[in-house]
Amino acid sequence: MQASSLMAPTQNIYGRNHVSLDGRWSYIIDPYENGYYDYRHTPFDQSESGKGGFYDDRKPKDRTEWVEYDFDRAPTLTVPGDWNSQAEKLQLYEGTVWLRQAFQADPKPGKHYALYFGAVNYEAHVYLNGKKLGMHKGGFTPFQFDVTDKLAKGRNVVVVKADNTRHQDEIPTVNTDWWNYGGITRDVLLAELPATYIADYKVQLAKGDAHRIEGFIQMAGDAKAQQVTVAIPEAGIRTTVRTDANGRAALNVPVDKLVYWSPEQPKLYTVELSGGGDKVVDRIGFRTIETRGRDILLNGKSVFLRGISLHEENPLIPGRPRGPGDMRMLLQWAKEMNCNYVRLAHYPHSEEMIRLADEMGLMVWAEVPVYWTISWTNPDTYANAHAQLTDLVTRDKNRASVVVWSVGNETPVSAPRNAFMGNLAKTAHALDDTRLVTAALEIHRKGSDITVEDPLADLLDLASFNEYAGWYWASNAEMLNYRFDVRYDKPVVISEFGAEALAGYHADADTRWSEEYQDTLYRNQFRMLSAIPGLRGMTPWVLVDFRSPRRQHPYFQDFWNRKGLISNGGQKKRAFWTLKQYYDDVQRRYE
Ligand code: GCB
Repeated sequence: MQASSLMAPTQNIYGRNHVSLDGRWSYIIDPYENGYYDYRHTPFDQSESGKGGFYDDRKPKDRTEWVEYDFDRAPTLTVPGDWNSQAEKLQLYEGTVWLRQAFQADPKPGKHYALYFGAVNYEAHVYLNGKKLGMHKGGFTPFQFDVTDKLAKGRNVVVVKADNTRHQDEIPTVNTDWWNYGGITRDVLLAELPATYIADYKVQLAKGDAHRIEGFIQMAGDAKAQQVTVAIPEAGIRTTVRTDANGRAALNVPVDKLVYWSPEQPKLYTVELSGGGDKVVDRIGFRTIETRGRDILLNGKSVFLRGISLHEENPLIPGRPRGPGDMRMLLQWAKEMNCNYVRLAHYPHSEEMIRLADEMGLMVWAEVPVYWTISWTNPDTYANAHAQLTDLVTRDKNRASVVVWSVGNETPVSAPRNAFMGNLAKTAHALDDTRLVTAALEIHRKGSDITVEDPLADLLDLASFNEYAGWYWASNAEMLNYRFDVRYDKPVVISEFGAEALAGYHADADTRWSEEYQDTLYRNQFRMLSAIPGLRGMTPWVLVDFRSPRRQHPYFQDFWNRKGLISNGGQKKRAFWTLKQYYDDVQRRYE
């Protein structure tokens, strides 16, 4: 077994000197994992030579040699992009696909090189020039390999074995309500870093303190003890710190007269960090977010989170977004509805998405795919969830838009689950004390009384829960009889409610699947929810219809969850305008 070259992803990789390895990658579908195991089912890469797998990208030396695969004659897939949307025979495929890309490099002495993947769903084995770099699990978080000394001058070949098979003990588990898109779904970059470089940094306002920037600098490479300067020229800020032998320095800078980031004015500053021969530039916003009793305070002012939930899916493909244009379309739809907030469900969305939210002025709820019935007692499963949460917080900690970390969705209360989720909540707080931490909880119904009571709630900053009054239980006519009892002196931010409607299907308000049914449900929800004293926001389910294998109705669904306010064709349903109207009214009340 070879050692792994995995290294912590570099902060702001897009801001580094890099080449993109996106584009057309050759692929081989390998349902029996023929390119990974020999006929005794022993992995080739665990043999003495490490040879024999498809990652060798072998060619017959002459016409007499036997080789049963050929990347050069294989079809291609676009990266970034899921495979399901790119080839008919892959639409429902779950298993292994090999992807290969060749590129030119000219490595220079004294530089570090990193091979970065924005995300591969779910398990990725990565090989460079026939040698294994390592393995990564988790379909929505970035990972990176140190390829210094491994790059060839001239032609290089990277091969990825991507496997999206679902497993009970993984994160997420086997059962979800979204499409299990496989492949290299985000960017692949080869970055060049100086001998000593700025590996990570946090530059944010201190918890609840609008007049102090707090954070850290982490250097890596040859000489970690360095003078590092942090400058925000537009704000007249310039400070120098000295990193210790481990490359670490704390940052603590008093500030006045900042223009604070908000949805109304999403001000981003150019922040320059330089030291040890490295320089990196970022665009960072500054704001505070905190709760006081039942209020959410953004920059000290009470706000209502006018939100919507969304998946990272472009319904027009349909598939995972292929670039920032797709993402902008989704967030622009949310803006059109007068949202100031989005719930990026149910897994970490791409870094580009969060950066767009920063730029467009949308507060963000960011989440890890701890969803439904996870294997609560398996320590490996916990370690995986912990790693995904850590990677999410590490990646997005400088984004002003992110105001909430969510540690999971609709997880059923039990002692092992409480311990698992409780540890995740504590981890999120420990990694980042400047943002709110929550989870989408479940409700309990007895007659017409609904209670929200969960032992986990004590560790959370918001009371957030999903409730499907009028859809999975009670009818449109009955739902107004229900009363909520939220037993926490915390802001209530409803994480989901909704109803399915097939765009263009019109009937009366009692007819399921009609736009009228969905519209009436939204109106009734607003009346029902307005009786909750601490109501400070919501993210109805969901912005756009999305693909889901669970959704089997042949006419109304056909593998689409139809709870979107916009159809898969981009058509706005009635409830879109109803929610917009409601948000317009709420906004006036909060001004
Ligand atoms: C939920 C889940 C969400 C589903 C939704 C639904 O509670 O959190 O992922 O898609 O309900 O449509 O049933």
